[in-house]
Amino acid sequence: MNGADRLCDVLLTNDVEVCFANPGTSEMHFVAALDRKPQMRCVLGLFEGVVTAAADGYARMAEKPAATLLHLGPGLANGLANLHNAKRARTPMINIVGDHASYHLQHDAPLTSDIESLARPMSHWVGRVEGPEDVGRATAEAYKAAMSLPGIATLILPADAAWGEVASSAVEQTKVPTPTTAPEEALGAAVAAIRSGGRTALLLTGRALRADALEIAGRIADATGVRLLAQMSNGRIERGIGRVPVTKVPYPVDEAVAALRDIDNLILIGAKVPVAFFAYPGKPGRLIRDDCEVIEFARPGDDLRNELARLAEELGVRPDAPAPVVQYGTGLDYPRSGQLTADAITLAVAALMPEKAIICDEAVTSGRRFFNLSQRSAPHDYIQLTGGAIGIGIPLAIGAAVACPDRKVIGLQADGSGMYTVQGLWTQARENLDIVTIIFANRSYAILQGEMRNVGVNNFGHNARRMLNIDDPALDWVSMANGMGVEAGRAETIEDFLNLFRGALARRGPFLIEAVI
Ligand SMILES: Cc1ncc(C[n+]2csc(CCOP(=O)(O)OP(=O)(O)O)c2C)c(N)n1
Repeated sequence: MNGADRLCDVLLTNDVEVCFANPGTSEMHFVAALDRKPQMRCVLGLFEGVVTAAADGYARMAEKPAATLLHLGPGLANGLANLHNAKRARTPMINIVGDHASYHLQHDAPLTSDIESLARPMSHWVGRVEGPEDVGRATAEAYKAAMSLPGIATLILPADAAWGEVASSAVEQTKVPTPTTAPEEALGAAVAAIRSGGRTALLLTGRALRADALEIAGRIADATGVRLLAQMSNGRIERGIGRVPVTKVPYPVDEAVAALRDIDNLILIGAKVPVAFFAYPGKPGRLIRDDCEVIEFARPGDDLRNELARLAEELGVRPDAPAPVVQYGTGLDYPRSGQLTADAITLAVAALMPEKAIICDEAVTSGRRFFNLSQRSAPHDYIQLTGGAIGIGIPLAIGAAVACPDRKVIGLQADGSGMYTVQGLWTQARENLDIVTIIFANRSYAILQGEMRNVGVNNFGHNARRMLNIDDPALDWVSMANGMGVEAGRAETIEDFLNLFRGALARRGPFLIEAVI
């Protein structure tokens, strides 16, 4: 066997069984090794930004990493924006980046580059395989890093390490360190803050936003009066009927400041102190009051559910108390006819989504109200753009659908952002993934138009219009989808939209709705 075979064995032994890929010549031995492993599902993305976002969506839903296969520095570089998003989501991922054979680097052949320097800013861990016999160790280290930090591990695999012979031997499952635990002092500080009489909030993210962890947080809130808040962007939230509701820190600075103004003590559960997405003249960067006390209780590598349970126990909260979950009520209402608007679509999706749907939100301005309007929807998962680098939505849905083939994935997709990784539609078709993509076709970069107005420019001149409108020519999403094998329809009224959406929910496989708003 060769190094590439060993690499596959280490991945498979650790239950890493999906590889999102876009290979090149330097990875051919790895491709050949994957070909000898039918247990590994290899999913081709036609651009590396599709590959990395799909691996992100997969891990958020499967709760285990996928591997990616990327072609040297340029292939990795194409995937970096979505690696950035995955890093912000703290998604476990193992990137295998091929490189030239070690002895070929001296020639500075055209595809040679400093892969480590490209990888480092968007990875939590970077390693290089030192030779065929080092593949097993290095892959296990990458897996361990992805699982325990948790986060992005990027492993560089020189071609001669992949093709070199290794002694055949059994591969053992890699031991992952047990999650870290918050120190007793931090626990004590959190308890003291909650008992201080001041207004206290728990700021949650990561694993703390799954249903079981939210139930514990909900019981703490009921028993002590603390508020529950989620970070502005999160990898995944389990929500809807039967789940403990949580509000997110709003995106607009003024709204966020108002929402956080009355908090005296902020207890971080895997989260970061809320800050504005961007700096604006005269507005604060930190969104909490200057005198708000911050208690960093649990950190990303901790078992956040367990940390909430420790906190509940220390506070004497009864573990069998009913959690304050959203109750079944009358169905949500939505408009049945008239002009199609972003809100009409949002309301229809919130009302009609099936149980266990996975909502992939990259709707940008069109989706601003979705989160609040879907609090009482059927139980669902909500996954979103985490790092602000647009172009994640279409492939994030791919990953979620590969991880959860029995669940409907609904992509809420802004048109400008959708164009960054539009070729992900081809992978949706090729893998016959059960995804409805709703394109909010406002034919503009609406958020940036708003930002221009925020800086006082109300009359856009020629150049600004050329940079902030995408209406000329109008994008024909139905043709683009059809051209990549995805059935599609265009909606110009609410009636059109409801017909197409109901039809898409009733069938399996990918479908795209261009909603002209
Ligand atoms: C990788 C990347 N490039 C550029 C931007 C800057 N940017 C932010 S929003 C946006 C346009 C968004 O337009 P669209 O997706 O259509 O959503 P809308 O604002 O119309 O709701 C751009 C270009 C970004 N955030 N990330």
